[in-house]
Amino acid sequence: MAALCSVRSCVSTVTRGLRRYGTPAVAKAVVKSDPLEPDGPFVNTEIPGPLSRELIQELDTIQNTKAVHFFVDYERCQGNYIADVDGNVLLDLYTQIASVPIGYNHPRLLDALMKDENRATFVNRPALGVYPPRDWNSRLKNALLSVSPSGLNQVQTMACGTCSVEHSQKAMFIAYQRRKRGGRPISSEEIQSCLDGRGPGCPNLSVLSFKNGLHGRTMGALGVTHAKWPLKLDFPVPDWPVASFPTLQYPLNQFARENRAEENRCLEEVRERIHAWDRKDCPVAGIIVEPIQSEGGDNHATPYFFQGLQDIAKEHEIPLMLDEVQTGCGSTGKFWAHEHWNLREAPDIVCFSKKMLTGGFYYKDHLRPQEGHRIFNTWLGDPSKLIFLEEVVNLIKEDDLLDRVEDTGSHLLSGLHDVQDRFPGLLSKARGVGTYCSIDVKDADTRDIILHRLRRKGINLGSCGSSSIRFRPTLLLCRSHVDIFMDIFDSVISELHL
Ligand code: PSZ
Repeated sequence: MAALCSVRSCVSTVTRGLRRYGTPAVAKAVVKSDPLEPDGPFVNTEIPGPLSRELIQELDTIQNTKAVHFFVDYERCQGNYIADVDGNVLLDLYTQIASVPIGYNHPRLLDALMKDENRATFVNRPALGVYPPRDWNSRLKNALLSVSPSGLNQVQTMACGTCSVEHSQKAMFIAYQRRKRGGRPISSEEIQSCLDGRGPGCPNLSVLSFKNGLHGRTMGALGVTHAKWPLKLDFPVPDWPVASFPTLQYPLNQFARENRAEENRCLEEVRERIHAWDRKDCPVAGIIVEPIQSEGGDNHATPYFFQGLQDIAKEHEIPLMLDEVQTGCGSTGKFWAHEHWNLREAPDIVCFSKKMLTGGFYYKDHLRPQEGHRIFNTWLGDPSKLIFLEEVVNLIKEDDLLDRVEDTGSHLLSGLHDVQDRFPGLLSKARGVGTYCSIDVKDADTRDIILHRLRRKGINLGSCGSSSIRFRPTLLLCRSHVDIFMDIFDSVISELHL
């Protein structure tokens, strides 16, 4: 996209005072994605600062606070900037673990909240599977079906990413057993035995997943999760097949031959595992995979791998389920990351949450349960989230935000390559699609020092894998934000190398 300044939600030309956070003042034109956004980060205390530390101490008397970074003043957050309770303002490139689509306190969302006609939706939380509100069908159509992956026209809302994955797995198992029954009605033996947790009502079935994948924390989702030990330690998990996810060399196109061989190896492993679990009498009822393995280290695979995976799923007549909880809703420059792959047909299930603001999954007709109460719980999501999602989807379309993501992302990636080239012993594997970028640091300790120093200079970023830094900004990030980041990143890396 050539003229970013013409984007409706951008206003232009203010000067940022870099001096405020200790680097030389540079006068550059800043394109802001939100007129109310600050001109740049501002940090005046340690982070967490004194008030944050006090609040953490108090919270710690009630619950474990080991994961808390700092307390936030959400009223003062704006656009791409997060404000803490000590008056510090950070450029947020991590955005609530990748879950803020159009920035903090976006005027469109605040307006939606204030509208009289939305009031009943905000104050009454329905049991959607039993008492859906009058406007539910149109909300599903306007917010969710208007962006459904092509070829998928069924959708189920859920509360979060994990329960979207968990219920998708159930939809796969239900469909598998229905096919096995071949039209025969459910037997009374099946009904009785399932209540006792025995076969034939509770069959031996499995889901194939990938090493370093992460899909959530409930027991079924944990069965397919293989990243971050605190998620799994001490919990019994099913004996389900796990295949290697490709470990590719970057930049991908420079290692096309090596990467192809690695992807073929992994596809072969998938075939082998499916046969092995067949022989164990625990057949694979579906395959789950992230388009980019996120928590596991921002591991990419090429379209060839995913096309191959779809072929294998089809050969075995099992569904391919894509977990787009983190990759979905635009941050790769396409609304769904799998749109980059040119698949022969739609994936069977696509799970979402995070930037979509509601959890849920799209699925093909054959995965639709035929009895009531099969994919069900009390709330099944929250209609007020669809009010916000509709605003998000409209803004993405009106302001061509996917084009902006692509443009901002290429600027970010070229900046990362540039720093990496200057500090090859320290940084490697700059990679990304859209703004879904990351870079590896030589070891975990150094990575954590860099993240800490960045925060101290006004940049909030996240980690993933063993030693990666990952970028998960809003869809409103502009080149000027990237410039602010690059200046600070450069100074942190240079200081480290003194
Ligand atoms: O520690 C955790 O539980 C974390 S930190 C980041 C996540 C979870 N990501 C959530 C996630 C995801 O990235 C993918 C690809 N699939 C499913 C999930 C689970 O979503 P939530 O957290 O909404 O349940």
